[in-house]
Amino acid sequence: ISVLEIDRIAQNVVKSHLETCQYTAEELKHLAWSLYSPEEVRALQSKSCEAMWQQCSLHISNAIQYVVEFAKRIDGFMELCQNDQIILLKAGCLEVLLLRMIRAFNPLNNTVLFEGKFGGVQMFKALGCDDLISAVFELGRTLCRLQLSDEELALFTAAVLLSPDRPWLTESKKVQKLQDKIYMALQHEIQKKHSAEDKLSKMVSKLPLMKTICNLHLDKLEFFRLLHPETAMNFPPLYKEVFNSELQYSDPRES
Ligand code: 4D8
Repeated sequence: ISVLEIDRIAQNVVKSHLETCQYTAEELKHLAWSLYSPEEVRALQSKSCEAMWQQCSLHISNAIQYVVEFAKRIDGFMELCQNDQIILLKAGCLEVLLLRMIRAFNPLNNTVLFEGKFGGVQMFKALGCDDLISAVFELGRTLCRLQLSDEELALFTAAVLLSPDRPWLTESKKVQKLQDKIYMALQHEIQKKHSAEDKLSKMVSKLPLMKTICNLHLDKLEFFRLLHPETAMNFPPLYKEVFNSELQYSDPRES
């Protein structure tokens, strides 16, 4: 594999990332200091658990649409069989979302962008998932310490999405080959920036915490569904589809 090909891969992935990011770096810089007031935070906290879940699932589902668009623009992804495309997106999209979160995370005051303003963990109190939320914020802090550029973030999210070890993949060799090239491009990008040479291994070392968070989210969702089946039924279709516990694909011909 040539430097030329690695450059081409990097360009494609970075372009896809920037085109599907929701916010430009410029926009985020402007938003960075608009914080929720204590009254606004209190208003969020006093929402019902169901309303807050509904609201968050809506944002997650909206953000997932951008991740799907990102995946589709990565060279090679659409050439995978449809089965594998779905498996990779279902398994990886929350991880990608958590990585993308660092662009909208301010480690100086531990806040994240939510509906146009920044707020801390307290904002999500009504969800009743304190352990999940504090893990998400901890991840935000540790990822921000790596000071990833948009190029590094783009390549890392693509590598996470193209994980060949997801269960039930039929062409994992093909996925492996794509991921290998993306990791090579990422390594190349890191060297270009003269960053610490162990930056890639530091990035990879955050994957277990991300996996823990994904599993915690699934546990919370399962529990919520037991308590509030009606609300859960009305979650956005994409959210339900991605996080339904059964690995079952609805056949559009049957609906
Ligand atoms: O660009 O879409 O505006 C998080 C959600 C980010 C969850 C969103 C969230 C994001 C996960 C709301 C609730 C990450 C951006 C905003 C909304 C990802 C937590 C914080 C997007 C990047 C920051 C900024 C709660 C956007 C993890 C878990 C959810 C449950 C339903 C329990």
